[in-house]
Amino acid sequence: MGKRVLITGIAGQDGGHLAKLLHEKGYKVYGIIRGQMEASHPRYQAVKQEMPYVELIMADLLDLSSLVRAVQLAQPDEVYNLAAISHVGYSFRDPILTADVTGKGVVNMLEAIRLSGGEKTIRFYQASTSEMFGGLDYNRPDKGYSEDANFHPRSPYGVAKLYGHWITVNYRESYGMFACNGILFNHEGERRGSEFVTRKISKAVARIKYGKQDVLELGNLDSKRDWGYAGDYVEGMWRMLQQDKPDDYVLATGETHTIREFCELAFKEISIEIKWQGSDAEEVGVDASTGKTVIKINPEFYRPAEVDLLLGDPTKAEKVLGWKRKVDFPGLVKMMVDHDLGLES
Ligand code: NAP
Ligand code: G4F
Repeated sequence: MGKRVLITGIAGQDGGHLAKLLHEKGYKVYGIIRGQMEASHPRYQAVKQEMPYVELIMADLLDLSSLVRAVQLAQPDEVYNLAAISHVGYSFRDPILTADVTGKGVVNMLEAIRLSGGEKTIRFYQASTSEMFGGLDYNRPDKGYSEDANFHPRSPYGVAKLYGHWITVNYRESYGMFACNGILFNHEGERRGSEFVTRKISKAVARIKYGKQDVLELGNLDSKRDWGYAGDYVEGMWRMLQQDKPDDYVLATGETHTIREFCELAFKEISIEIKWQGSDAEEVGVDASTGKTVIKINPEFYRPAEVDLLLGDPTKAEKVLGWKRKVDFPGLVKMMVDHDLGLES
């Protein structure tokens, strides 16, 4: 008999990658989708069409009873809690919902496992994040953040995730649950939501190429992120739950790049060299050969507090899990732009 898995956030970026990976490994995959959807609902249909092998279960992280039912129905060996309000900028606009879903939702999922009698048998993965480090107290500029670095979250999202992180540790220590936190640095790809900066850029580049858009509006160009490919990171999640002992692991590339660099590489894919002119909110990116402005700043996308620098140290995951990212930064940018050129052509 193959293993059974329950994935929350199945419709999100990582949910799709993880479902595919585990299906290929022979798992019976159950996925939680939220809302009061009939099977005929277009969104339900879209997920089902992309992942016909997934049994979809209607449930919500805010509703403990629905999660208990989901666990009872799926009878999983492993639960991956990927669902969250995951957009950092949005979390400033809706901090209370973010606390409820991204923070309290984790304890709801853990309690659903306990109430279903699965605390000794079900392995649990929590989607923790580099946002918890926050970029302050950064004392290892040479190597990046590892598992024992200080946390200093800078957004309602980061604060909510920190609760989810520690309640996962607490259930491991209190009840002996096999519960792991994957502290993942940014990971992107063709399934990334277009509200996140990398996909926003790759989509805009493709639309500009085909004359469907003139200008890309962005916020802070100078923050740095450690960007990897989501397909590589779900492999790391799975490896965490296959160990003899539960533990927490950083997954990262060990490289960091600015939003500005991402833009430059992405536009290069359509043979546009970006020249930057002006400063602060007046800065623009122009097409060096035509002088046309293709990037401008819209301060609406600035955040009340910013994480200026994220750089991860994946040494522990590489040593213990044998995990290593495969896709590098230029490869990631190219993959995303090529994908969007295909969609927009
Ligand atoms: P994502 O694309 O935003 O997916 C999150 C999913 O959560 C969505 O499908 C969403 O459903 C679902 N969701 C939201 N509220 C819910 C609720 N109340 N009940 C049930 N489901 C709900 O995020 P992702 O990029 O795949 O990331 C997966 C997880 O890893 C998230 O927890 C994220 O915070 C964390 N993480 C991500 C990264 C990254 O770089 N991608 C890095 C570190 C950590 P709808 O589709 O209905 O909106
Ligand atoms: O793409 P972002 O929205 O990702 P962010 O804030 O780093 O969060 C992502 O990674 C986290 C891991 O560290 C996850 F936990 C989280 O769930 C999410 O997946 O923004 C990246 C950077 C920020 O500094 C932001 O200020 O890009 C900057 N940025 C500049 N212009 C923009 C924009 N971000 C967005 N979303 N949209 C812009 O127009």
